[in-house]
Amino acid sequence: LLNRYQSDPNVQIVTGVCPHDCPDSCSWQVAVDRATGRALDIWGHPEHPVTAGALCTKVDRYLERTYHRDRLTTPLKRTGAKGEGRFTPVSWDEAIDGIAARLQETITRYGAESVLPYSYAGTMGLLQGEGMAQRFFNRMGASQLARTICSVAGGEGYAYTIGATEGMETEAFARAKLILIWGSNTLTSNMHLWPFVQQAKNDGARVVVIDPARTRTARAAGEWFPLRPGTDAALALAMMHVIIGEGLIDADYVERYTLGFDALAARVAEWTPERAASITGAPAEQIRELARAYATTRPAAIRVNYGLQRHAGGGMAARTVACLPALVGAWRDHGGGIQLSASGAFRHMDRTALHRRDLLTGEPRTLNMIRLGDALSLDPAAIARAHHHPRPVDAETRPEDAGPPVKALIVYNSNPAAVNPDQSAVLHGLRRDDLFTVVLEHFQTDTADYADYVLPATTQLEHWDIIKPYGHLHLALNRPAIAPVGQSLPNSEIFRRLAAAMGYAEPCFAQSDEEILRQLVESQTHPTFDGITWDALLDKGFMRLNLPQPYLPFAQGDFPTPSGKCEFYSERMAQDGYDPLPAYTPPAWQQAGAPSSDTNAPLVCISPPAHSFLNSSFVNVDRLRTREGQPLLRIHPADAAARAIADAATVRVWNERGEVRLVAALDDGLAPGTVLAPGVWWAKFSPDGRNVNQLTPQQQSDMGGGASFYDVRVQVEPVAPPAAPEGASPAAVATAMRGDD
Ligand SMILES: Nc1nc2c(c(=O)[nH]1)N[C@H]1C(S)=C(S)[C@@H](COP(=O)(O)OP(=O)(O)OC[C@H]3O[C@@H](n4cnc5c(=O)[nH]c(N)nc54)[C@H](O)[C@@H]3O)O[C@H]1N2
Ligand SMILES: Nc1nc2c(c(=O)[nH]1)N[C@H]1C(S)=C(S)[C@@H](COP(=O)(O)OP(=O)(O)OC[C@H]3O[C@@H](n4cnc5c(=O)[nH]c(N)nc54)[C@H](O)[C@@H]3O)O[C@H]1N2
Ligand SMILES: [Mo]
Repeated sequence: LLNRYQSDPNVQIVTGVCPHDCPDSCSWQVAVDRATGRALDIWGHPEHPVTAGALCTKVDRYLERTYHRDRLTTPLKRTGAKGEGRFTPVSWDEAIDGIAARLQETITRYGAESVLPYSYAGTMGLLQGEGMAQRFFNRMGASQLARTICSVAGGEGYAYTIGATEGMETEAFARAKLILIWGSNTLTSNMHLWPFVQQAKNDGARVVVIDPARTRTARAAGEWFPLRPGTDAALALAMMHVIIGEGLIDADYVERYTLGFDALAARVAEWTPERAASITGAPAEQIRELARAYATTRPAAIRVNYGLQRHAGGGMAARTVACLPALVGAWRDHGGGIQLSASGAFRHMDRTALHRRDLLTGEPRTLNMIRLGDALSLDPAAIARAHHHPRPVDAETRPEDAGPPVKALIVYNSNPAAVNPDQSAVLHGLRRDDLFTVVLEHFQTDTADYADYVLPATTQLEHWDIIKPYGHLHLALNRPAIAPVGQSLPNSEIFRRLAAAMGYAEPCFAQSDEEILRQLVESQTHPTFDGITWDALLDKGFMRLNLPQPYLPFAQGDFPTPSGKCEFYSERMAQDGYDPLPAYTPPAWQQAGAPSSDTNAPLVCISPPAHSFLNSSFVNVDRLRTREGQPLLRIHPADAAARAIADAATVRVWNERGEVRLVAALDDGLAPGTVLAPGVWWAKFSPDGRNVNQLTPQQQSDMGGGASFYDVRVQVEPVAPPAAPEGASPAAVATAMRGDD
């Protein structure tokens, strides 16, 4: 491809990087027709060591998304009722002035804390993400948002043990002889890791996938180790029981580079494989075998991901699993260790000049994004619950201290009406007539339907940015390849214009996008950024952090913990109100009894990513939605039989929070009592106008105020025979729906 375009004088090739929330952060190249300015093609950067010339199913369709018939091209003002989705086009000036006037009035009447920014990782760009936006909201003194929806519980837990969310380098997986893929559907959510896993397999490595579902990754790995959702810490504790009990530890590594071994040994003494078996559902003999294999195979690598931390005990699970490599000395080997995220390798990045926290006067409250339903309530008790209380030692907020109701909500880079837990509470809030809602978007999403103003934003093909990845070590620059579609503007420019209209005169609100990014790069002083210059990024598109190659971060200890060691015992945890030792914190569903196949017993519902979607992004790209078929519920044949549910039948799935209709896909690749609804569908593309987040709780997990999306009890019953889309035979529909994750 590259060659064809390279030799064509009418085509310009522009280097950029995928902005989506995914560990891979692929660098890409875009072919642009010089005459028309239109993008012709997009492909993975051939020289990037992790992208290796390939894009995923979804981003291969990035031009379809960018030039989609439904792209928002002008600012819109609501004319219908909230949620109805009726709008009329207005000019940028009218929109900006209208929004600024309403914000001023709101701040005057209720205080700046009554304004809530709401954003996540629609783009991971440092500029179009929180660059200009944070400056704007800091200057305003708006409520702060704790961005907890994805990874915070696991990140905190892991960091108690290791010191930071840092670990093995992705490329090193190729050298492992045993790989445990733990709570990750790698082929779907992190596919650029797979070639390294495949290379290890080709060289004889054993690959085991620890997951309640036999995912496409488990099938490709060849070995599936099922367990009940939220029980991973019990498995890890029993593995440590076997490893210590059978003398399989690396005594030298433990002695030099770890803290609290004796206390750990005493703790895991109670964790026999039999005890773990009764919790996880995995046979004790298999637990023993896995522990022995892990301790005696070198190099041994673990890819642990966020699936295991979306539970009441998710932080503790990640903290406990993260102890394993130090116990067996796996960190010594090139190809050994554990990886949760690479973000910690970038922890020395200085973003003070970018976010300008110094503009903030006073101390506005921080609201936890997963409690948006509560935050948008008018009830002071609910608003108090939405305050961020990440640790057990953090005092609860009293209703009288909760602060004003949220009167203005500014949403960018997120689709909370679809992705947030407790959807009916969120929608109830968004429907409030006294709430002023602004949504910056590419598309008329479920959330945009509730906006007072919808503002059209540019995509990554149309703006500048820098991406700090969380799955590898290469910082990347994005150059715009095409002019903005319609009248769309970068988030940065929208906040720049809003700042001007609000009268914010600080020079930082006048900086151009390139100036901001250049300043960000040039203001880095830590040695890990040595050699990463603005010119080099412009020239090459991506640059690896200045870290040794190969990178074995903890081969000789050097853990960024308070003790400098891997902390089996953590004093910081004790101070924060946790058990200082690795432990099992049961999932909320288990506190009400183990699941069973009895007709009336609740099932545990997990809703990990669908293969063709990226959270709720791409659901409106026809080709990708067609590939997913319909919103499904994968259910074990035994659980289905007990409820008289036939394959392809429509089922009602409900609990105390809400209900949703899904199409049953019988599937024996599930831990008993577990059902799986691939996410995250737009409610408006779902038959009953709702999605699986009707069922998920605002309940926070144990650490960081994280979400517990996969800790959900549901009831399931059939409602109707299979519904065949027009023109398709029922048999073809059933086959297409058979849950290819
Ligand atoms: N195609 C695609 N790629 C994506 C995304 C997407 O939506 N679609 N999302 C992106 C985002 S936002 C993120 S955070 C990343 C990471 O994405 P993650 O959200 O971590 O998603 P998965 O890799 O699917 O990992 C979840 C896996 O954990 C399993 N699981 C659920 N509960 C448990 C449990 O208690 N224990 C264990 N062991 N396993 C469990 C699920 O069955 C699933 O296979 O991926 C990114 N990449
Ligand atoms: N049931 C269930 N719910 C989940 C999950 C799950 O596994 N199960 N996963 C959770 C996880 S891990 C995450 S990270 C969250 C993700 O939740 P979100 O961060 O809300 O992610 P998306 O659904 O992809 O929505 C991002 C939106 O940002 C928009 N966008 C992208 N780029 C830009 C831009 O440059 N400017 C503007 N203005 N908009 C832009 C996109 O069009 C899209 O609508 O969802 C969570 N929700
Ligand atoms: Mo995420």
